[in-house]
Amino acid sequence: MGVVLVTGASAGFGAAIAAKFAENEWRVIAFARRAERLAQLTEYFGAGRVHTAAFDIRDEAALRAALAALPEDFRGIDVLVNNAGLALGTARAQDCDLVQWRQMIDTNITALVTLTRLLLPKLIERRGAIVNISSISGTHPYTGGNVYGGTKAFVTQFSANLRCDLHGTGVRVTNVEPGMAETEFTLVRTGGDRAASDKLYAGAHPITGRDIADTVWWVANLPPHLNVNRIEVMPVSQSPAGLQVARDALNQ
Ligand code: NDP
Ligand code: 8X3
Repeated sequence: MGVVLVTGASAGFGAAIAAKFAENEWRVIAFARRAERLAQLTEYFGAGRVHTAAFDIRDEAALRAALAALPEDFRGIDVLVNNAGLALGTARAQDCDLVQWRQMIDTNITALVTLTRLLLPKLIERRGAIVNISSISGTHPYTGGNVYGGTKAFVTQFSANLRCDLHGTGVRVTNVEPGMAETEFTLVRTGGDRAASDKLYAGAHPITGRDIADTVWWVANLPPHLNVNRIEVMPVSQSPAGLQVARDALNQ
């Protein structure tokens, strides 16, 4: 039993991870923007088990204030799960919206490194663990992945580099790289297109939030001498596809 901080705990992986740890008697700090969703966690598990703070993780002042306001029982953070993140859009780079690109960079990279840096002294003091939720899109390129995949490649390399810097501290770092998972991810990515989301997942038996919660739980509860550096998880129905060739493109 310990204290886990989960970002993006109002939906998808984050909500499932928060519930998994709370069910198993950990104290859970749950961050996200939607207060009413976070309140469901507190209603179900009780305020002694789950502490919530609703704010935009891109807002550094709000993030610092949320950490400063943690109740005494929630201050000894053992595990940080950097999960909050999003993809926006599926267009090719040349057609993309810069505002959406910046929002992905600010959320998936800048907020993640900010929170990590703020918690490193505490995690070192407690020989804690960091679990970063990256993505297969950080390793396997695909059309329309552009900046989203770029942010996840950053997370994957940041996780690997953290392991080097934390050498000898006992702090564990794991990069989790899921493939297709049915959450609110595609609704967010498509600006609320329910039909597109349902079509993507239909018949694919995608990863569930519970699958990733079980993975994070396993990683966080391994004996302290073991570090899982990275873990790539796909549904059986998904596999990497090949390269593309634009024939005669240079002759046009
Ligand atoms: P969801 O959309 O279901 O959940 C995303 C979570 O991130 C929500 O709780 C959302 O909360 C939170 N969030 C987003 N932006 C912010 C913000 N600015 N401030 C605070 N919280 C924020 O998607 P998933 O559960 O699928 O995504 C979780 C992570 O998993 C992401 O990093 C995603 O990139 C990654 N991932 C997802 C995959 C998939 O196929 N679903 C596969 C691989 C990785 P709120 O809106 O309330 O702020
Ligand atoms: C989400 C998985 O393949 O849709 O990170 O980019 S993918």
